[in-house]
Amino acid sequence: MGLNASQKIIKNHLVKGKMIVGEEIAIKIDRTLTQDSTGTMAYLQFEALGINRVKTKKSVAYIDHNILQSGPENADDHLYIQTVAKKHGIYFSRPGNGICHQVNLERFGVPGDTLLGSDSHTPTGGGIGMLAIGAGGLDVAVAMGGGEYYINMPKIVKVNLRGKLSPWVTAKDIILEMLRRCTVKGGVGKIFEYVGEGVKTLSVPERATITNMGAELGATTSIFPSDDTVRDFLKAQGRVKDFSYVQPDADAVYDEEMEINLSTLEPMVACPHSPDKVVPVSQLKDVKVNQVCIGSCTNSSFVDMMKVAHILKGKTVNENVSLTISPGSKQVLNMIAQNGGLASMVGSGARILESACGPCIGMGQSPSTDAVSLRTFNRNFEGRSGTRSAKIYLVSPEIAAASAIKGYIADPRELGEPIYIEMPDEFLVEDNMIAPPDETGDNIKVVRGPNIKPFPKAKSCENITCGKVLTKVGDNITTDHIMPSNAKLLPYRSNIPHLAEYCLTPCDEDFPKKAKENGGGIIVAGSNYGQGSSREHAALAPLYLGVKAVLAKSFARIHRANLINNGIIPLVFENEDDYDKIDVMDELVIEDTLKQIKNDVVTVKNKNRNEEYKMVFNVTDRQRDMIKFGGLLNMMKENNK
Ligand code: MIC
Ligand code: SF4
Repeated sequence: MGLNASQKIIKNHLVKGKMIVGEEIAIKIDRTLTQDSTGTMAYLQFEALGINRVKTKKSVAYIDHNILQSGPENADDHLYIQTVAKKHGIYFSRPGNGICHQVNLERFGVPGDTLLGSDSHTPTGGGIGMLAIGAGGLDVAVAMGGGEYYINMPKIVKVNLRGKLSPWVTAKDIILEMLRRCTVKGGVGKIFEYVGEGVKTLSVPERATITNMGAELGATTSIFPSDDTVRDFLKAQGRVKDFSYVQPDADAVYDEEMEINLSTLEPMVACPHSPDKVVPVSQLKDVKVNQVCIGSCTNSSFVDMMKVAHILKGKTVNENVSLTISPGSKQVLNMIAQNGGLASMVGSGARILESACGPCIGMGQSPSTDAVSLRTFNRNFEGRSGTRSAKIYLVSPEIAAASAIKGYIADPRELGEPIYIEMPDEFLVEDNMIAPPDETGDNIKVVRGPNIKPFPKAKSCENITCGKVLTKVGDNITTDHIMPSNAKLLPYRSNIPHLAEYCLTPCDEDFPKKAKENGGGIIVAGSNYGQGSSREHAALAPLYLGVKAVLAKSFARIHRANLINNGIIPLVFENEDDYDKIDVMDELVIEDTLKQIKNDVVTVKNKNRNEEYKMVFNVTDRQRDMIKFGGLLNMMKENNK
C-alpha cells in the first residue's frame, strides 16, 4: 500500500508510536521558529530546561508581532530574545526583516523536513512541502532541546484540485471555499494534502496562502507535496540545494477525500466575525468600506503586492477609505521598491506600514467605531482589530485593492482584463538582517528587562479537585477571547500577572475578579474551545488565576495541548445536554482525582444540584502523567530523577 506525502514525512521522522489514525506518535523536529509574542515565554521555558545549545538543524527567532514600542516593554523583549538566541545557537531575524512565515518560506523552509513553530500559522511552510505544525511555546522549547513532538496521528485528507482558477479568482478563494465547506472545526485531527491537476497551476505563495489559512480549519497542518514549482521557487531564492521531491506514491491511500473544481470558484469574502462565514463577493456588493488592510502572513508575497500595485497604479484611494499595506518581508518590500510597485502604492495614497504583522494582531490601525474593514488577513474574530464594534471581512488582495478605490466592497472582475504577475526568476536575496548565533555562546550575557516576569508553574495534581464554575461561555471561543492581544496588552506577553487581569474579559468582564475571590475554579465552555492562536498565555493566565479544569463540548488542538502542558485538566462532556445543566458559581468536584485521571471517563459532581456528569478524558498515558505531575516541565523533572 502506497504512502501519501504527509505519511512519508511522518514515517521519516517517527520516533515513537505507529501511524494509526488517532494513536499517539512522537516525531523528530528538524527546525523550529518562534516569534516575539510567544517567543519570550518559549525561551524562558527553554532556559528552564537547562540545555545550553539548541539541538535542531536550525532554529530561528523572529521579531514581527510586537513592533509598536510605545514603551520600553517590547524593545526589552526584543533584546531578551536577541541575546538568548545568540547564546543558545538560534538565528535571529531582526525587526524589519519580515513576518516569520513569509521569511521562513523565502529563506529557511526545506521540503520534507519537519518544522515546529510557536505560532498557529506555521503550516504556511506546507506551501513548499514541509510538515509544518503550530504549537505552544513549551512544546517548541522542548523541540529546540532535541525532544520529540507528540501528536495523535492525524487523518490525512486528500484535497483533489481540478481545473484552473478563472480570472480574478485567487488562492484566497480556494481556502475560503474550504472554510465554507468544512467550518472552523472541520479540520481538527486532520492534515489536508492538496493534490491533483489544479496544483500545477498554483505558485508557491498561492499554495502558502492555502496552507497558512488551513489553521482556521483547526487542522494539524496542510501540505502541498513538493514539485518542480517548489524547485523553481527555491532556485529563485538561491536555495536549490534545499530542494527535494516529496510526492505521494501513485497508489497512496488517504483517510478521506474531497474535491474542488477551481474553474467553478468565484471571488469570496469571509464575513464578521468568523473565517468560515463565507459568501461570494457578489452578495456583498455596495457595502460601504471604511478601511482596507493588505498584508499579513496570508497575503503579503511579492506577487500579491505587485497585483495590488497594478490595481492602484494611477488611481486614488477613495476619500472615505484608509488603506494600509504591509509587505510581508524585507525582500518583498525591497523588490517592490526597486521595480516601482511601491511608488504606485504610495502614489495612490496607501499608508505603507512596516513588514510585520501590524493590524492583523491589532498592533495599530484599529478601525473607527462600527467601521467596515476589509483585510487580506486570516482571522476576523470579534475585537481582534482592537475595535469591538468593527466589522472585519477577509478577502483577497484583489478584492481589497479594488474596494479601496471604489469605497465599497467591489467585485474585482469589474476591473476588466486580469493582471498576470510573473514569478521572478531571481528574488532579491540579502540576509543581512538575519543575525547568526555565537559559536559557543559562553560569553554572551542574556539581557532581561524589568517586564520579564517568571512564568507561573503548575503544581502536581491534588486528589480532590474542586472549585466554583467561574464562567460559562459558548461555542468557538478563541484564544483571542481567552487572552486578548492588542496594542495595549501585547507588550505584556512576558508578564503573566499583568495579562491575567484581562483573561476572558471579552466574554466575562469579571472573570479575573471572580477567579481571585474564589481561589481559582473551573471554566465551562461550548465546542471548539480555544480555537485560533497558539498562544500559551491562554493557558498560563488561567493557571495563574487558579483554574484547575475546563469542561467543554470540544477543544481546539493546540489549546488543549497547552492546557495539559500546564497541568489544567481538559474534560469533554460525554452528554452535551449536561452543559445546559451547569450554572455559574455551581460548586463542582472531581473526587479521587488521581485515580479518576487514569480512566477515559471522569465523574464530575455538582454539589449545588446534586448531579453527576460523565466527562470524557481521552488522553494518552503521557498526558495523564502531565496532569498528575503538574505539567510538562514537572513531568520531565520527575522522569529525570
Ligand atoms: C495570531 O495570528 O493569532 C498570532 C498572534 O500570530 C498567534 C500567536 C500569538 O498569539 O502570539 C498565533 O497565530 O499563534
Ligand atoms: Fe502575524 Fe497575523 Fe500571521 Fe498571526 S496571522 S503571524 S498576527 S500576520
